[in-house]
Amino acid sequence: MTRLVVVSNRVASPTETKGSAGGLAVGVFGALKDSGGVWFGWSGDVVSDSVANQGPKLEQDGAVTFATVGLPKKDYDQYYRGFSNATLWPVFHYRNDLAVYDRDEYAGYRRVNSWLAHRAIKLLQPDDVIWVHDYHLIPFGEALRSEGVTNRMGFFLHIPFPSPQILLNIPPHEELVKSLCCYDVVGFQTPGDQAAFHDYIVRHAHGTATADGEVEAFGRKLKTGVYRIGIFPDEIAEQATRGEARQDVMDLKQSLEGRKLIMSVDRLDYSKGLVERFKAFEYFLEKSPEWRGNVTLVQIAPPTRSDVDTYQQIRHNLEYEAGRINGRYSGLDYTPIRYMNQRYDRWKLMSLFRESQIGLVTPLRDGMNLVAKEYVAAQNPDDPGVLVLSQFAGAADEMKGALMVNPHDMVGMSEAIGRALSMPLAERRERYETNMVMLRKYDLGVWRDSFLADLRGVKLNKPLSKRPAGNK
Ligand code: GDG
Repeated sequence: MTRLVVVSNRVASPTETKGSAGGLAVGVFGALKDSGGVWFGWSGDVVSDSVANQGPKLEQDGAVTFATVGLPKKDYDQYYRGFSNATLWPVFHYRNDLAVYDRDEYAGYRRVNSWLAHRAIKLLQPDDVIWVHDYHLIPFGEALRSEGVTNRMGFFLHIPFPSPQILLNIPPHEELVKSLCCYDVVGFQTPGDQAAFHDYIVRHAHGTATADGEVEAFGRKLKTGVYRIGIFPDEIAEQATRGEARQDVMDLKQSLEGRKLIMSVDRLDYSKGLVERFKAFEYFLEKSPEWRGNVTLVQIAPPTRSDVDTYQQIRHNLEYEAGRINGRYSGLDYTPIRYMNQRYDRWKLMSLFRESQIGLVTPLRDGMNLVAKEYVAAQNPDDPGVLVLSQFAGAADEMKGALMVNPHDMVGMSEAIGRALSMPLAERRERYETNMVMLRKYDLGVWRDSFLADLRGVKLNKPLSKRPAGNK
């Protein structure tokens, strides 16, 4: 099998791939181990120009090379904090109101992508298959192509692809889509994302797109596909049961004193709908006095991107809302919302999922949302909790056993909480089984293998030097 080169903004450390972080890192590493290869990307460090230019730093783990570079402060500000997370992230999550656009940041974004491509070239072999991940790296493939790299190159977008009317808000939208067309395969989380991309190709790029994902635009031919990212359900179940006898989990159970538990776990991000969720829970307590004192919402929200302004704002808002609601409904021995702003071990999260009666997963918009899937896989099959899920998570396409909610509908969310808390065992089991069928059918291995099979099988464009339109 040809070697695989994975490129992502952040590279998991060799220890993370051994299972402590779980999830995606383990899944991608599995593919790398099978074929041998390189995992290339940013180390997460901000360094001086000269240190950055000494990279990549190489670490070997069996047949896999971890290759990382540091980023100078200006590059970090423009590429990561700026265009990636203050422009692309909000717009792709339909939050134009939170997006800022700055030409210099966009120039920095492209410059860093070209610089990263330069750093990666020396690691490439002629037959390598290159798999690039996510919105930070849209122009990475185009930068490689302009250096004459003709390898198979695929791109997977982990977040939603917005409808054209939303995407047009980013001034260089055409350049971004043109960059995507330099890959041989472009993968999306859901059919809706793929359709939005096709829509742009047809209506704004004068290209063509067929229902089975054959796209022609900007002088290039490529394949698009839907690859639903999943989890390894057995790994989650094992982690969830590992915690059963551990002290912290027993302490939490004891402190609940028989109260029902609602669990939410999200990176602290405005796309996750945390403020709306807190308000729905407040409304539930207001309208259901019999539940006051009898149900607790545990929200775990480790901070991310805390140097981006909008993230400071969301943190502030949430602290305010949690304090206000707790002020209203707390008793001497009861706190309705336990809001934790820190990261927990993975096994602990999965164990808490298993102890809870509801998994409340209500993003305003989400590419997939792995927490929803992890929640289900962590349940005790004999007495499973209920997943309450936003219709705007990519996972809603598959998790038909969830109680589906619109996160903008406070009353609807409150009703779903009430219904889930009183749901009979037979219905809970049936819903759990429905979800588990899909979790097994579309697990993380299927996602990875189907993307790579398509990338390895796709008919290649002629070298770009003969087709300059794709690289202008
Ligand atoms: C992006 C897309 C898409 C969370 N808190 C802790 C912790 N986590 C873990 C969860 C889960 C992962 O982080 C979060 O994944 P999500 O999918 O829920 O969301 P994003 O981080 O926004 O991911 C998303 C995903 O990419 C994959 O394609 O599904 O739509 O936005 O695994 O369990 N893990 C630990 N401690 C925590 O406190 N250990």
